Amino acid sequence: MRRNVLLGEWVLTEIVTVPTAPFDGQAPGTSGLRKKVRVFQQANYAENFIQSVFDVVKPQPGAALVIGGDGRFHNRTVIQQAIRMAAANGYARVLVGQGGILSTPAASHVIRKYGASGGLILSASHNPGGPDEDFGIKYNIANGGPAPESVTGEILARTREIAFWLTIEAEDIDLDRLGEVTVGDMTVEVLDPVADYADLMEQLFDFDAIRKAVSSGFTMRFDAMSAVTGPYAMEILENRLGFAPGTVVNGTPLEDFGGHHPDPNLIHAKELYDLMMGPDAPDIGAASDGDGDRNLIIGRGRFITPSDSLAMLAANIEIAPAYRGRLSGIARSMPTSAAADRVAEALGIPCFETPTGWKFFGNLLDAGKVTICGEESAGTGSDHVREKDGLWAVLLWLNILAVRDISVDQLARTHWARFGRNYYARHDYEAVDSAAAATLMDELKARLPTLAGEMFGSLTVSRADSFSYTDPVDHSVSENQGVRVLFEDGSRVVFRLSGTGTQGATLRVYLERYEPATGAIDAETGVMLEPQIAAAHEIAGIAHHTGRSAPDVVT
Ligand code: VG1
Ligand code: CO
Repeated sequence: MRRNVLLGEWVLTEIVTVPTAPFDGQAPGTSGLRKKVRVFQQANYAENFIQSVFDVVKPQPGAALVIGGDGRFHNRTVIQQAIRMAAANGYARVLVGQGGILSTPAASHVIRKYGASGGLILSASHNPGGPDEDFGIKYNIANGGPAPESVTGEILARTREIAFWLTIEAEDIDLDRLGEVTVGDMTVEVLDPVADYADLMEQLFDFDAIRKAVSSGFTMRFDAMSAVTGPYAMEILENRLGFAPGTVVNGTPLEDFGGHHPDPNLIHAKELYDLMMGPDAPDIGAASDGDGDRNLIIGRGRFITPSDSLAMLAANIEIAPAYRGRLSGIARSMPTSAAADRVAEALGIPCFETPTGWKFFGNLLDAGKVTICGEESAGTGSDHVREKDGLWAVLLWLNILAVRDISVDQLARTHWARFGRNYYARHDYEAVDSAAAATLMDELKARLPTLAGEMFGSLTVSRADSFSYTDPVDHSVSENQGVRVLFEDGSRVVFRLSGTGTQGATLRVYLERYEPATGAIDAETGVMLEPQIAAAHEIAGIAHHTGRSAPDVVT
C-alpha cells in the first residue's frame, strides 16, 4: 500500500497484468537461460522467464531479492524491468549492485549476507557481449547457489504455460546512485557491489602475508578482460594488497568486453599467456571471466590446468586462515581430472564426483561434506559462497605462494613429484549442427554396452557408461551427464554436449591420462594425450558426424 498524499488515504499500488504467450526453448541450461541478445529483446521474452521464476519461488511476505549482472549489453534494461516485476510480485525489498553490477560470486555472497530469498544474476559468463552476442538470466536460491534441477525443472514447465506477467507503472530507478528508493510498495537498495565481497576476502585470507610478499618484490598481472572483475580486482589487489598500479589490466567493465570473449583460457587470454611465457613475466598471471566466477592461473613459464589448480589448492588450503583445520572433503565435476582425488586420498577425506555445473555442489557444501570444489572449466570455489569464485582462487594462490615462499612452477613440480600428474586437455567443437551432434551422442550411447574389451590403438576399453549422479544429500538422480570411456591403463575420454552455448551445439571432448610420480611428469600435454585423442575420434566418429578433423578450441 502507498499513501496518496493528496487525498490523505491509503491506496494499493496498481498491479498491471500483461498478457503473453509461451516461448519455446526457455530451458535453463548448465547455468541459467542463455540466448542471443536479439532473442532476449523480443517483447515478453525476459519477462516470461522472470515471471516463471517468481511463479515457482512464490516470494513470501518480507522477501528480499538480489539483482545484478556482469554489466554486459542489455543488463540495465532487464534489471529495470525485473525491479518493476519484483514489486508487482510481492517482494518487499530488492538489493541491486550499483550500475547493475554484481559479479556472480559477489551476488552469491550478498544473497547469503542479507538473508535474501534468492537472486537474479544476469550474465552469459564467458560468452561475448553486445547487441549481436549473448545474454543470460539465472536464478539463485537462498543459500546463494544456482537453483537445483528440481527448481529449474519447475521454471521450465511454467515457461511452457505462462499466460501473463505482472508489473507496476514505475519509472526506471537511478542505478548509479547508492542508497534507497521506493518502487511501488517495495524498497530498492542500490549497494556498492565491491565492498561486502572485498571484506569477505579479507576475512578468509592472510592479507598481511600477501602484502609482505608484495613489498618484498612479488609481482603479478591480473587481466579482468574488460569484464566484471575489474573493480573488484582494483580494490582488492591494488588498493588493499598494495600491488603496483597497472597490475590490473582491462579493468573497466565494458558492455561488449571490448569485442573479446571474456573467457580466461590460453586462447582468449593469449596476451597474458605470452607475457607469462616471456622474459618480462611477473611472478603470477591471472584472469577471470565475464561474470567473475572463473579463474586462470599462470606462473612464470608455467600454466596450471584448472584440474591441477583444484588439487594444488586443496593440498595447501589449510595455509589460509579461514580454512585451517577444517578441510572436510573435495568435490569435482565428472569431466575434471582425478588429480584432486589423489589429494583427498592422501589426506583421508572424501572426494565427490558430480555432474557438470555448480548447482550440483550446493547440497554438498550446505551439508558440510566438502570445503572446496572445482571444475575443469576454470572454476574453483569453497563454502564461503555457493558459486565458483575467480578472485577467491587467485587470492588463495597468492596466500599459499606468499606463505610458502615458492614459485608457481616449483609448487606444481613439488605437487607432481608427490602425487603424480594427470595430463589433461579439453577439445571443443563449436557451433556444430545440433542434429549432427545429437546423432553423435546417440550412436555413442548405443555402442556403450559392447565397448568394453575393444581396442583403439594401444588403448583397451575397460569400462564405458553414461554418467548418472545420485545426490548424496537429497538423493535426487541426474542422468545422462556425459559419456565416459575408461581405458585399462587408467586414462579416459569423456564426451558431453555443452549446456551453455547459444549457437548450434558444442561438443566437448575431455582427455585425461595419469602418470605416477616415478613416470614422465615433465612432458608435453599434447604429446602425452595423442593416444587418447586418436581413440576419441575413432570411438565417436567425430569427423564423420561434425565434418571437423580438429577442435576449434583446446584448453
Ligand atoms: C560450462 C562448463 C561448466 C560450467 C558452466 C558455467 O558448461 O563446462 O563447467 O559450470 O559452463 O560456467 P557447459 O554445459 O557449456 O559445458 V560459467 O562461468 O558460465 O557460468
Ligand atoms: Co562465468
